[in-house]
Amino acid sequence: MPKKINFDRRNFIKNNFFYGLGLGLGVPVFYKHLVKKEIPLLKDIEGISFFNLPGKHKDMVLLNDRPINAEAPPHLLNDDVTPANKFFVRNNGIPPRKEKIDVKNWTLKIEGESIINEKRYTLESLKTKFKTKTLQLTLECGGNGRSEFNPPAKGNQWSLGAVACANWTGVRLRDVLMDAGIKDDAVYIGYYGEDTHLSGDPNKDPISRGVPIEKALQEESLIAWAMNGEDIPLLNGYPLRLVFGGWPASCSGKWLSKIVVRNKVHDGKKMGGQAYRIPCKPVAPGTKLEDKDMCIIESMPVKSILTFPKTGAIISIEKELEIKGHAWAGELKVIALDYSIDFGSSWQACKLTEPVNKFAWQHFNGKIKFPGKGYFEVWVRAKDEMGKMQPMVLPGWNPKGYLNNACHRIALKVV
Ligand SMILES: Nc1nc2c(c(=O)[nH]1)N[C@H]1C(S)=C(S)[C@@H](COP(=O)(O)O)O[C@H]1N2
Ligand SMILES: [Mo]
Repeated sequence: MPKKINFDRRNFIKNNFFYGLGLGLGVPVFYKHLVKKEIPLLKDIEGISFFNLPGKHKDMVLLNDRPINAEAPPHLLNDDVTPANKFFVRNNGIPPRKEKIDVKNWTLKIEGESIINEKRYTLESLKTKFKTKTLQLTLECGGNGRSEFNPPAKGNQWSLGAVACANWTGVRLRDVLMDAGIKDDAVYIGYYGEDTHLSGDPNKDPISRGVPIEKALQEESLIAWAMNGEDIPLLNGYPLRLVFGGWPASCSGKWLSKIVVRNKVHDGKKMGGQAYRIPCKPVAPGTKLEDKDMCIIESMPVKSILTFPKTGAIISIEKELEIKGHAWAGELKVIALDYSIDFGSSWQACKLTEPVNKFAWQHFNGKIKFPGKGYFEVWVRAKDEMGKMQPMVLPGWNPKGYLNNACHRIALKVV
């Protein structure tokens, strides 16, 4: 049995791994054990399919192929700075095709009722006109952890890996907005990207969210063209995107072509209704809520992820086990990270690094000597600078399944 398979569609056809191609549905899939999810081939008419997730690691877990949504299993996030191929993908629509992106003529429009002078910038003029800035910024999808909700929440069933922290290079959003001039009545910004609605209707936006003007004007809010020193991967917003560290990643518009400065809360797609909103007051699980009782999610809650060892590892009793991972707390700093090997009865401190800059995740490591052989769980729990800790079980049920920051735990066998 071959170990490595090139999931390139042309190869598939060439090697006859699929037959009945073109009929679309119900074709037998060879090497099925290597395929995480069987998908009808006709779904890949946009040129991207599971077998050809451009630039992504083969162990990324695909949750949905139309739109494409993929997360990293926790052990894949072990790097201090997340490599581009392990950075999760959350799409609401269909990304622009790479060959249709004309980088030279890519323009960003700055408009909206609270802008003094409407402006247009090419990518090149952004790069030359404004000061370039590189920051490590954590992006986490508001729905990360959704799969644990009960009653369940509709949407991508993210487990733990819709979070990542990369080096982002670009210009400050504030410098660009200041260049255009902001009126005194500005309260919010909104973004528009070049992805298309799933229906194919060019008049419909897949998503158009934003942030309050105060967040937009922060030093760390970027319009970025590079991730880890290279072009942003297509699926993560090539050639230009917003990056608002610490806030739900839905605020960070990809394939960015327009920013509007608004004199009211931006009313783009997925700003209203119940999308990216939680009950303003806590509710019992399963409660039906009216839109007026839902509030927009802002800074993300304190959370951590254990990235080494991989859950299921077999550990020798002879050696101390070194555990590793990351912790973050939206706009706040994490001040402590503890682990427990007795189901939360007692906790020990890990070493925790300082963030390299505001809104970058922090790293922890600790050494564990197990008291005997057998089954163990390692739990980790972070505390933010306001004294808030991660809950051990699912916090605050909400209808759309946002903000699950329950402790991450892994299972180990000590032999
Ligand atoms: N244009 C555009 N921007 C977007 C989205 C999108 O579908 N289209 N998805 C948003 C959501 S919900 C998230 S969580 C992040 C995901 O960023 P990533 O795919 O780079 O991880 O992008 C945000 N920006
Ligand atoms: Mo998201």
